[in-house]
Amino acid sequence: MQRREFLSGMAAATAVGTTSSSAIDIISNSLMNDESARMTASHFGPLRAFGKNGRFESAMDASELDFFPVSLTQGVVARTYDDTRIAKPSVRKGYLKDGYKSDKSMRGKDEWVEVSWDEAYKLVANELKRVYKEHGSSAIYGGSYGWYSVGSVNNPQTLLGRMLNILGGYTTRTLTYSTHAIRAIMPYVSGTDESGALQTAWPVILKHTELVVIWGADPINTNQIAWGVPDHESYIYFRKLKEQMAKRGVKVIVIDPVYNNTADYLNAQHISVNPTTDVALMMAICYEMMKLGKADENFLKKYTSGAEEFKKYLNGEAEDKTVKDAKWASKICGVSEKEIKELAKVFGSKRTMLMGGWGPQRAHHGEQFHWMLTVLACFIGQIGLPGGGYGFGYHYSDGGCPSPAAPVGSSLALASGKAAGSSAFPGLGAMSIVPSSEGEWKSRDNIAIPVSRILDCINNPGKEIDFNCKKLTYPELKMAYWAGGNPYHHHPDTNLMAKTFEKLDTFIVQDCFWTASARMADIVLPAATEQERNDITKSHTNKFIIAMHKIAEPYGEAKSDYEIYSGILKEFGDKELMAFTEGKTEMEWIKHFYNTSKKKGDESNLGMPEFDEFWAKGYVEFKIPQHAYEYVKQAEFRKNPIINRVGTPSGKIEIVSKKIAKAAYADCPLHPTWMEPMEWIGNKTDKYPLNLVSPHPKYRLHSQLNNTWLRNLEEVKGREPVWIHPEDAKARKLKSGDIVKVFNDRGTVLAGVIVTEFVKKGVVRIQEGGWWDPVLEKDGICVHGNVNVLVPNEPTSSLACGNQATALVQIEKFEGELPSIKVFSQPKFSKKA
Ligand SMILES: Nc1nc2c(c(=O)[nH]1)N[C@H]1C(S)=C(S)[C@@H](COP(=O)(O)OP(=O)(O)OC[C@H]3O[C@@H](n4cnc5c(=O)[nH]c(N)nc54)[C@H](O)[C@@H]3O)O[C@H]1N2
Ligand SMILES: Nc1nc2c(c(=O)[nH]1)N[C@H]1C(S)=C(S)[C@@H](COP(=O)(O)OP(=O)(O)OC[C@H]3O[C@@H](n4cnc5c(=O)[nH]c(N)nc54)[C@H](O)[C@@H]3O)O[C@H]1N2
Ligand SMILES: [Mo]
Repeated sequence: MQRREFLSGMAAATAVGTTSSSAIDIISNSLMNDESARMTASHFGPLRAFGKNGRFESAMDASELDFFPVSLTQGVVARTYDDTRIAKPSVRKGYLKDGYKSDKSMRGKDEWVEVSWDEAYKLVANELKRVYKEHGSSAIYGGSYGWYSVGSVNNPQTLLGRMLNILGGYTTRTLTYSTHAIRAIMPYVSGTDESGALQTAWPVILKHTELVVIWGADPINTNQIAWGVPDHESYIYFRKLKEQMAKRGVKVIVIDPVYNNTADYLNAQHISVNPTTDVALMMAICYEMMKLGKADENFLKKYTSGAEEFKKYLNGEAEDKTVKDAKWASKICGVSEKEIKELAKVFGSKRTMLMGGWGPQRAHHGEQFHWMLTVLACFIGQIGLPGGGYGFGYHYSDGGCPSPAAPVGSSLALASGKAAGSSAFPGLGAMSIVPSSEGEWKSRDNIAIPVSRILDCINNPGKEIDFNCKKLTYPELKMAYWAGGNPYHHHPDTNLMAKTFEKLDTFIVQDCFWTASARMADIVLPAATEQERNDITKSHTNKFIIAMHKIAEPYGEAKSDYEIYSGILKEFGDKELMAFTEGKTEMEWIKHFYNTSKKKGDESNLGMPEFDEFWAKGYVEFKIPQHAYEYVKQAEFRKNPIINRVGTPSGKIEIVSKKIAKAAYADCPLHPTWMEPMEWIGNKTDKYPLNLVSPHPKYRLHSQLNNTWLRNLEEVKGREPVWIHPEDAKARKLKSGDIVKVFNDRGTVLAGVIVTEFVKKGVVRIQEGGWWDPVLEKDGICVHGNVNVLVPNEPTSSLACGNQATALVQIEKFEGELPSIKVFSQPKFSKKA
């Protein structure tokens, strides 16, 4: 049945790709079958790949495992031999000469010296020894955030944590750049981490929902990739939703400052809202619903706590004496009074599902967005009913698609009971932090800092900060080891990062490519790509366990992450090495993970084949149980909120949180509150009048694949595109194709103009992930368009301490000769010093 479903899906998928200009391109070579193709996988989908003479030649979609292959998979081949590959371990010239005492301002400017692996291992091991001895374990930052690749063995970050735990511990991180604010706030509100919660299943939505509100989400773009391997079934459901719009008159409203890929694909009604003002809009909808007598008083009474106090706030009876009506909100959010009143009428008059994305929580006071959206769902009162309520994961990793619970084995453990360093793991097993070998590392007591506070931490050692209703003291960091992430793309305020990192004695980067971060490092270790090693993984939805066959030999002298850490540990001794590998090769770990999984599978009679059979076939498929098609989020809670209480102190959805009230944060009060963000349209100046947003890119995964031909699909004269409204363009005498300077007090980037009504007037859009290409010798301008140069480092609030992704900027035409792009070629090398 699944296969037939899949085949009809493919046909429709192809049709979608050809009829909608901005829908996902499909490069589906699924007919081109070949006996010698071997299974591998990526964040973009499973692949069948061909290698020849040790080289990765080509790849086609693994169509039995992928309902809607996307073009990004082609980037996996393209990146492998790109000019940006790192061939050999490399050390910055000044660092090779002076070690940790070198002139750090030369990072990014110095030439590079290639060294042997032996030299590199010794250099890294000796520096680790020095820092442990002189400053202690908390001086080593191993939090190393980033998306790397898929595979249970070669998770560069778990392995980094494992190595550092064996050696003495390290400073790690908590939460993610994806979900910092939502993950911090929602446990107080609904008692669970809503970013990872199970969504009401798509078949239920297709049957029952009459109004779908897609709020700050762009699922047609962001479901292209998954944290585990995507099977892209969500695209089949979005196509069916489109059919239901025609057949059943289902209405879809997209609320976003951008007419995004999803609005375009569904031809949805678009409410164009000012960035970071949604909370005001939601409050006005609640207020107007109350006035119409449409707020669900029964639901509020039975299932929530704090509604009466919150209503006072809406009615203007609180301290701010402001009535949160449509008129009030309209001035803030740029949506007309009439439209707001219309939304208040239609919300809840039909079966309404609020699908929230995560873009809006990457903003000052970002916590308020999902808190208030949940409160709005309470006013509508359909939580726990089929097709009603809210869900904050339909845009991510095929959220809402019915899936089985796969029998998972354990992944390589962090050798510490208290590391909690990584988030859920894109591999076969869930992260296990219990070591299987004995040793003193079991008791490591690592400090975890909020992931996006890394610069504050380096700048303020010993400072006590507020975080998630607790206090935390920053350690003094002397060294950072980054593997599988690109902080010089992902962190706000890139110029501040460059300056701040100068305080670190040593910065090590382990990556496959000469990314901006690698270029700013002292020691660079070349990692093999996921197609250059064997591994094992699973689809994000648990439908498949997937064999990852080595397709090609590692490029140059690159090694798998597992080999690299083993090499470093060998410098410390056999005991350390043994604790890390437990005497197993990578292939033995792969078998171990599979067999642990099979053991669980056998207990449930799943009929999983022996390892060799699995490895030859390339995958195991799991049946989806019927109940997964019928899942309704919070149905049990609705049935009986006394027995099935949610995990908050009151057991109800908390509109007022006493826990948060107790923390007494000025920037995150006791109930959802409209607070002006630090930079928004409401406080724009003549100097910086445009509100920048930086959503996720269509033709790459963050900065990954930007070093392939895929960038040609969007770039303007080799620069990142900036979308600007026709009226804002006219005022600046700009036309599509012009190169502009986009700037504020934090820095300047060059970008290529696209004039389009797809952005609201006053709003401009640059996607995140463009490689940073600064002219460091001169003015520091990024000539390629890394948007994070412009975004502030300030935290969302004292509660989540999360990252932002919006800013105020100005745009001017760039005059003069266009600087060349250097970041997509090799850096400068020197003969050995
Ligand atoms: N302005 C703005 N900034 C943002 C966001 C935004 O919306 N706006 N979004 C944020 C979000 S949600 C996220 S998740 C972050 C993402 O930030 P990152 O996860 O840091 O971004 P990636 O480009 O995926 O970086 C992963 C790196 O791992 C490397 N890599 C791949 N495979 C391997 C491997 O097998 N071994 C090793 N050692 N390395 C490997 C890749 O080459 C790449 O350099 O960005 C955040 N930053
Ligand atoms: N193609 C592709 N897919 C991806 C990724 C990728 O890099 N490329 N990254 C993956 C990762 S790591 C993550 S965390 C997810 C991210 O998933 P999200 O965080 O949901 O994605 P974004 O693109 O940042 O934002 C979604 C939408 O929010 C809108 N938005 C921004 N600010 C506001 C606002 O203030 N109000 C409203 N109403 N809307 C706003 C944006 O215009 C965009 O259309 O995507 C994943 N999927
Ligand atoms: Mo993310």
